[in-house]
Amino acid sequence: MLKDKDYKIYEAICLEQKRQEEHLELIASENYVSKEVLEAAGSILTNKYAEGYPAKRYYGGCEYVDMVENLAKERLKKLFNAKFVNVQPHSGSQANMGAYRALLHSQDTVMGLALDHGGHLTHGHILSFSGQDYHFVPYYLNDKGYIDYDEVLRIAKEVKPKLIVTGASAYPRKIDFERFSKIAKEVGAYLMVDMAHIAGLVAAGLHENPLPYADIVTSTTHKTLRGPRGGIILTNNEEIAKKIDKNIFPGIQGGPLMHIIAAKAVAFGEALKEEFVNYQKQVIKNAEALANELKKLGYKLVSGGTDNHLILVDVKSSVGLTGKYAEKLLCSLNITCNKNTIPNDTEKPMISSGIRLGTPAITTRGMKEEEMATIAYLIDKALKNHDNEKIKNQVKAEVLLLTSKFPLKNI
Ligand code: DSN
Repeated sequence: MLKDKDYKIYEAICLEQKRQEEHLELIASENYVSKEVLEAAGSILTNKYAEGYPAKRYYGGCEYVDMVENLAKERLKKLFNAKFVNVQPHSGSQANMGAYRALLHSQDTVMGLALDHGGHLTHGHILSFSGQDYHFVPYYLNDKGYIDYDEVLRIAKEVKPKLIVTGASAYPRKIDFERFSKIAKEVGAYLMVDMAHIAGLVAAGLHENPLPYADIVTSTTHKTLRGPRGGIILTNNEEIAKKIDKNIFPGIQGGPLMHIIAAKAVAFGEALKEEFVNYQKQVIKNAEALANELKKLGYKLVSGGTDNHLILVDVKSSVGLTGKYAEKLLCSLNITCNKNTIPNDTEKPMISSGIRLGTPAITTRGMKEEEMATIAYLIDKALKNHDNEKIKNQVKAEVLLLTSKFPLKNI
């Protein structure tokens, strides 16, 4: 047993388990997987090398992992109505790298949503391979906090990108994929959608599916989709699919993580069930309820609210605190969230003026609108009394009471 053979790691896992149990998990990109996903992820499939693809492996003994990968692929195709999929990317960044390499040459021009307006590092930030290997031109949100489609078209006409990337890490509104596709067609560019944050909502039919519009769709599997940590790539174009496969293996990865692919297959199977649709509906209802309660308490939200699973709160103009301070304060009271830049932020990214709140994990625990009102009240009480130890202790006690009513063993 791990406890007997490596106590230090065992202890760290136990502490993390306690943290997950006792904290209100509001990080919009996190979730709790089912016991079955966890069982597959922790299975003996981790022992197997399977470089290549089903029936075309570089190793013997792959007949059972082939069954696993084929099941993962079939379920994923069904879930998003996709013709071709790759389930091997180890992460969302690897999926995006594989996708870019399938479509682009070094220093080709690409457009992506700026990181400080809700985009992702791999959508062209200079510290990421994406901003170093390709010439990314950013686009931004308008003053209301929505993607400025007219501006996207204007920039696209000017810079003539080979690829336009859409999708976001901190955008609380629906994305109009049809509009993006029209813009891409008008300037002769490919369109790629990174649906990592909203994949679960798309799978449940609660956000438009990008597949009919995009040349490539990438995603992670561990956010709203509630699977293990990992990436996926989907396309309806056979030629592009071949390039994607070659670019994932042998292009940028070696042996696939077969235990994780099995866990992805289990998660896709779960996402095909009716309960998953109900879960995603509740994720959205909870985000809306949390947003409304915060607004009632006087908080300014980027775009004024949410259509999806996340909310971006401008804590600086609402209560005069930085995102960094608010994150640390809330975390010390067992409310976990992350600091986040807001459009036209005057603070540096490591300080920032906002916090990002998401409802996927607390919804998995079974929380509903009533608990969202309590959570908004607790956040407000903590932020407005950040220098009052007695009130902060009360908030922490209330958080512990709330989390104890929704134990993780019930997931
Ligand atoms: N996808 C990011 C997030 O939203 O937290 C991390 O890469």
